[in-house]
Amino acid sequence: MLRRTEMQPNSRIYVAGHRGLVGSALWREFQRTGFENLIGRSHAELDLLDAAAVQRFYAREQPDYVFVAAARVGGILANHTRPAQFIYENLQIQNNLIHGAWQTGVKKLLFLGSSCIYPRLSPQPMKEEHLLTGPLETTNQWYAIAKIAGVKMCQAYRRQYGCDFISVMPTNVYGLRDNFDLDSSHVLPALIRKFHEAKVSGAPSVTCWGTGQPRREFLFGDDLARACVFLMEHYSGEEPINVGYGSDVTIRELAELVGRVIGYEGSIEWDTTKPDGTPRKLLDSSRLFALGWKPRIDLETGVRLTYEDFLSRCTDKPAAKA
Ligand code: GFB
Repeated sequence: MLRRTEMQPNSRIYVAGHRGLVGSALWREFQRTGFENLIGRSHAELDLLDAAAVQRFYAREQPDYVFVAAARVGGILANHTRPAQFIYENLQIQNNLIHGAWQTGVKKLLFLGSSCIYPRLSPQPMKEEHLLTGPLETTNQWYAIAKIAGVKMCQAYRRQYGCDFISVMPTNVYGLRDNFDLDSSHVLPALIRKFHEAKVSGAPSVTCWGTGQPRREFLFGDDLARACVFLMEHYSGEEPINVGYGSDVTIRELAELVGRVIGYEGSIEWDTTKPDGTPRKLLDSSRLFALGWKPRIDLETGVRLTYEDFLSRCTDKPAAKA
């Protein structure tokens, strides 16, 4: 449903997870467009696992709009090896934030899910109606189940209490303030770090995980932030809405692109003892695109921007760029 929600420059906007990849992009977008009453809390200031603390925070701050960008996230290995943390923390964080938003009378809430909520072998590209039509990918089923519960929470509060809570399903997101830790990161920041370090050390090869054959769609964090603001203002409905770039690449193609951007001249090896995960995860974003939104940052530009961010935040000395 198309419905204009007016967020005013002085609206009280709470970005949960404002220091993360998506939350910090939202924060920048609001600052850029002149919003004056942004609310953010670091983990040290507010533990989102603590229901009573979240209730007190809501009661004190009385936000008008809430963006749920706080979550336990990670790449394929972190999801696979820390299932309890992924299911518990995500359920707890979103329960506290969604339930608290209802208690406080928040005008509108946007919940961020993930494309991994769709079945492992979903038809491609994946449409919103494919949700819960088949078994999940096993490596991230714990995270996916939590995110599906978040979608259902928003639907349930909308049905029973009339809350304007919407769910947005982004594809694989990357960008500024990404996590470059090799044990917990997603593929794109991991490859940036691996290729950079191989270039600096003169290593003859870089080892990537899996077969390189899975296909993934990548969306730059600032594009996702713009899409979230757009949907907060233009979408109100029970169904989740997909946010993708519109096309995908193989992991091998991604590795070649990252190597080229960084200027690495060695070879690429594949460690097939590591999981591939789901074979393909391309979202059908036609509902969003039909509302008039389009991404702006193509993959190569996004990789360059993310590499610059990595060089400035995570290294002492920038390597000479290609
Ligand atoms: O991004 P990624 O960790 O997660 O991995 P998913 C994507 C693909 O890249 C997999 C391969 O096929 C990996 O095997 N890959 C190659 C690598 N080299 C590397 C590497 O050095 N590091 C990493 N991390 N991958 C996640 C889910 O799935 O996607 C989350 O686990 C979430 O729950 C997220 O949904 C968006 O795309 O497979």
